[in-house]
Amino acid sequence: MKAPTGDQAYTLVSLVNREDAPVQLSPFVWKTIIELRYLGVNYKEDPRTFDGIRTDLAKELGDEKILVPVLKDAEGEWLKDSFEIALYLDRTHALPKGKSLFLHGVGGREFCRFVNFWADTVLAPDLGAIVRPRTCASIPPDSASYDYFARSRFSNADGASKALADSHDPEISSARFASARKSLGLINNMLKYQASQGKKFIGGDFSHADAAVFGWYMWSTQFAPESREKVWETEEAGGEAVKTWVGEMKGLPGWQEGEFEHIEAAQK
Ligand SMILES: N[C@@H](CCC(=O)N[C@@H](CS)C(=O)NCC(=O)O)C(=O)O
Repeated sequence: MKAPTGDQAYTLVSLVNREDAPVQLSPFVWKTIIELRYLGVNYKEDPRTFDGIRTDLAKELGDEKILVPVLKDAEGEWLKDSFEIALYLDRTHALPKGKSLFLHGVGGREFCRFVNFWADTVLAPDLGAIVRPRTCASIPPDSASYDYFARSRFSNADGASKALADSHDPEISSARFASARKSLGLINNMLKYQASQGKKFIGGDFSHADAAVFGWYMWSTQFAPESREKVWETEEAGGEAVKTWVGEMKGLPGWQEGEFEHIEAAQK
């Protein structure tokens, strides 16, 4: 894959709930967006619905199992998987500028891989139980995307409705949020340690570890705004360092004007 030159841009295929008033639906795509913006890499977004991914994109790439993000370079070559994309961006756009998405070495890369796995397999399930039914509810109910998502994630539309009702049940959601908050205790400890060394971010400097966790922040707070105060920016003991880190992540370069405002507005 070749880095585009001049004003040529990469194309990032992302995932949205609907064509009118689309909202970016994928925590994995967020990971890539955070890194492209952090590195100041020029790209344009090509948003697809679930149905668009399963039909047109699968055909274009000749891969019926394709997932997003995928990144296309100026020559039309495709790169799949957010971690692989991060490795590529590191080689091509970070290291040449003296930056690194992987803390400048093999140890850093494997640390980031660990945090990435941890976020997707330990942190995500509790958030997903609340957020996934709500993302489903944001897809137009009479669309092929809704059918596909409801069927593949909840067996059918009835399963999706039941999961949605559960996600709004205060007892069920509180238990899930409490469990996610407990998982984040690991990150809180890491961040506290970094602060004691006069450093910031999960690995002491911004890396894929931060993007890997913050992708889940973007996804969960967009569809379950209450997860901000119940999970990520909690006043409860043991969450202080994560709360500070969220502020630092929001201070990274590249966020667009108003990116977090609708989340804040939905909380009021
Ligand atoms: N390990 C992959 C996971 C990507 C993934 O699961 N993407 C989901 C969106 S969150 C997707 O493309 N889903 C399409 C589908 O389920 O058909 C990565 O890190 O890029």
